[in-house]
Amino acid sequence: MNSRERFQAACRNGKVDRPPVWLMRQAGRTLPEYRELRANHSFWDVCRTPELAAEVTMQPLRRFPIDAAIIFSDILVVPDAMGMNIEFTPAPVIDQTIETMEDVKALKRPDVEKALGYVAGALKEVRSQLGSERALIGFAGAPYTLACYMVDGMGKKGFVKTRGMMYSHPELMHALMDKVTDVLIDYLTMQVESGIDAFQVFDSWGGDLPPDQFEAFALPYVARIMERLKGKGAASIYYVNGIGNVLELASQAGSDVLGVDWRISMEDVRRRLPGRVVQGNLDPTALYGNPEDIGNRVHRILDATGGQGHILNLGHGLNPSTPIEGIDAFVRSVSTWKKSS
Ligand code: 1CP
Repeated sequence: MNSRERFQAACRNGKVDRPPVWLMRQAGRTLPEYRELRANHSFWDVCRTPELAAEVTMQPLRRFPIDAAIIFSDILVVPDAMGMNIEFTPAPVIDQTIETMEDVKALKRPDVEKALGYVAGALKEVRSQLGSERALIGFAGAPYTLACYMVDGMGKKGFVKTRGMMYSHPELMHALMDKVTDVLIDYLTMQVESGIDAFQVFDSWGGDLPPDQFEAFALPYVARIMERLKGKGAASIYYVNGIGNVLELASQAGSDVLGVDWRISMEDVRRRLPGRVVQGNLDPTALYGNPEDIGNRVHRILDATGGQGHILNLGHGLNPSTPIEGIDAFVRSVSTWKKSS
């Protein structure tokens, strides 16, 4: 079984020789070769030049025996393509945020092949470099998480404007989410046609919502995306940061795989959603510990799922200062795990 077969089988709860492994934010600031490349190219240049994006995507695969590549890009390329001007400093900055219905109406529904064709170009380049050995993952931000940036601007603690708008102007929030969702469906369809094996929808701030607001504003739009992408040839992963609060609701979005953050134990996830295919969920800061401790923690997570219907990953993205040895210990511990019968 090669990496791609293993990854594809796990997404569909099939039999695997061992669970597949990859890491959120595996391409990027943790790697010295990434920082070296970024010294000569801006973040936008890397994203918009398929050869550079493909190079950065491949960097972690040369270092670690991971089963999948995730395309180097950002969730904010979508609001950019809709006409909002996004700068990376390196944290994202958005000057003109969404405040009125006129602002929502002014957002473009871009032709994704034109506005985001550089992502398709990068995916095709990576696919040709990977061949059929390893899996390729595309991604997009979830509508709610994108709305957080579009309404609040640069990553604000708590995203108070966005959350406030849901209570003060629910129709405005729904109009925004509706428009973003249409673009995301076009965008992910283009990614599927460019050769991905799976796409991940990142709801990085979805876990901040109380369950009723999650159900009313976040869930229906993600469910629409999953429904429209079903059967097109790629598996779907729905990652919610802070999912413990809304685990059963998030599961209803209909993704093939549910991405779980580190705040909840895998034992608890299995109890609450038996048989559900899951991805996760080691605390990213556990990688600052010693290799033996990392291995034990990974094995405990694998014991909880029995290695079945499980893609091993962190509970959120790698921190830039993570020691390389910690990443290495994490990846290798999936091969030293023995299923207890
Ligand atoms: O050059 C740089 O170092 C700029 C920093 C950077 C990087 C490396 C940004 C700005 N984005 C990225 C790449 C990126 N972003 C990837 C590909 C790398 C990989 O995973 O291997 C991915 C999947 C993302 C997705 C992303 N961007 C998310 C969702 C994932 C998550 O961590 O929850 C979010 C919330 C963003 C917004 C964003 N873009 C960049 C930063 C620093 C942020 C976070 C801002 C904030 O905290 O609000």
